[in-house]
Amino acid sequence: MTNNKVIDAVVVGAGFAGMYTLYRMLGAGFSARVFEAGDNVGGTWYWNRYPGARCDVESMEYSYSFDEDLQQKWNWSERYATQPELLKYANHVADNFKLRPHISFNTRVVSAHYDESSATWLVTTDQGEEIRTRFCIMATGCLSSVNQPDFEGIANFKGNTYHTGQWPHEGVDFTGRRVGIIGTGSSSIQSIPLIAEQAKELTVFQRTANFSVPAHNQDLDDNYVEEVKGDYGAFREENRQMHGGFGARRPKHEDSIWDADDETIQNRLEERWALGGLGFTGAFADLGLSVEANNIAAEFIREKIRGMVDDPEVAELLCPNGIVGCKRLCVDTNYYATYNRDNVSLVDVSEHPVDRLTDKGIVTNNTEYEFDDIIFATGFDAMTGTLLKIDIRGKDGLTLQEKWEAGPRTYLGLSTYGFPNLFTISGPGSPSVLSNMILTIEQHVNWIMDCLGYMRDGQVASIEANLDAEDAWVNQGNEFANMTLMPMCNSWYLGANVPGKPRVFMPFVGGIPLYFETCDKVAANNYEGFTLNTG
Ligand code: N01
Repeated sequence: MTNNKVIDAVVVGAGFAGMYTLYRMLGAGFSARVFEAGDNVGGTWYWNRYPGARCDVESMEYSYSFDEDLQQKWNWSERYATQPELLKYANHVADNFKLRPHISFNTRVVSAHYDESSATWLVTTDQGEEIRTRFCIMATGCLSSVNQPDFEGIANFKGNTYHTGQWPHEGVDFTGRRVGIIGTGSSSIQSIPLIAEQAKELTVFQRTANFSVPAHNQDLDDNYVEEVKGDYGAFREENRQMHGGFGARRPKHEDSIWDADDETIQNRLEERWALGGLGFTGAFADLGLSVEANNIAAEFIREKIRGMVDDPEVAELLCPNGIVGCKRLCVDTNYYATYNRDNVSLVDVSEHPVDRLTDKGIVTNNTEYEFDDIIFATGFDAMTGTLLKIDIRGKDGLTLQEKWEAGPRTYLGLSTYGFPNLFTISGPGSPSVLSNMILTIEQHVNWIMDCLGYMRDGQVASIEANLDAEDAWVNQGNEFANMTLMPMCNSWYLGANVPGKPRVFMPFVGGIPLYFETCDKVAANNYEGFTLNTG
């Protein structure tokens, strides 16, 4: 079905980014259509329904700020919101702002081809629809393409298989079942304690031990909520001044670990442990910059693990060797203590990988483990996976796959040379996954909307990142990343978790204040680094 009308924007995805884009587009008088593969809104919180799924950024912070009424009236129940509560919130936003009529659900965008002569994109969907649009806004999320390892014999397994990132909507009852779970990242670390309570036996296959700190989740304190809501705008602004866009009202330390004596170091790390959450790595300024400094924090966590896990051999296997915060720090509730249960066992697959699946279970190191259910908690083809699955072709038919063959290249994480009028929200090269995502989503959408308004006012037909601006941005991003310890491990930030994916550090590590300031300056200087054509 082809519609000859040219609309202003196609938005891909109805998660928090797509919904806010739609809200702003409609408010500014632009025509927009949103396409969403799922049958409802919510994005990451629609798909990741595994037991224990919850956000690791606090709920008073991980929420929209664009509407005072919304932020005043919505009540979060816990310090860290659960997936069901976040999904309820997403649905509330969709209903409250009457977004649904503009969203096509159960519809996947399969291609987007740019036509230079008309400065428009032709977008096609898996429902056979063709839409011509001036702008393509990719609100596809950073963790929306699952990483499913291609284990030999996977089709032979007679039991049920699940991926944490594509969890059945009706939930899964593991009562009385023998369950195997592969992977020990955040998804696994959140779900293991709850699955262990249900399953008859739970066997965890661990390739690399991860650092995890306690969440200390709790019901939200009424006084704290009242205080934040008393001036929510100020609270949001304080968080915008933070490196990651969150944590403004918690204790901050900017001193070096080398200026502290042993007792101070121990007390500080204990204080952070007691506080819980991602702020652990903020105990000293140099934990993310110096291996020696980081190792003090790493050893502190290893000692905690040894204290929580009864069996010393299991404890040692659970002790990570690497750098704290190099892979995304995990935040858990009762993860390590779960290994003290009689029905939970740990299999180290670091030296002898998962060899194959059989009709009965998993084979590693010549041993077959039999299961009723196998869970793949094996993560995502992060940041670029979903974008590269869409057949995106820019100027001269250049595909995004070709352009990003050696890794993603963008200007500000918002735009890529050769692909005019295409914007990526939380794209590679932006703070994205290293930030409070809703805050940076709002900033990206606001920037794009200002840009679209500027183009409308000046009758500009197209905007395209310049190659030199893009190169400079990529180089600066690499320089920042190389100043930190973050490129030193096989993380998904680097694409290292997906076989064959180019190893490039994808998110911008320079922090929110610098990033926001740079974007503002670019806009204030008439979109410096972009070429605007009145065509
Ligand atoms: O995925 P991961 P995730 N054989 O990539 C293992 C966000 N998130 O879904 O480390 C054996 O972290 C892999 O092993 P290794 C958050 O940003 C947030 O858990 O590569 N094992 C690893 O242990 C997070 O970082 C929240 O050696 C294999 C695991 O699978 C991101 O999503 C909650 C394997 C994958 O871990 C991803 O987390 C959940 C193989 N062939 C997720 N292949 C919160 O907000 C992979 N692995 C709290």
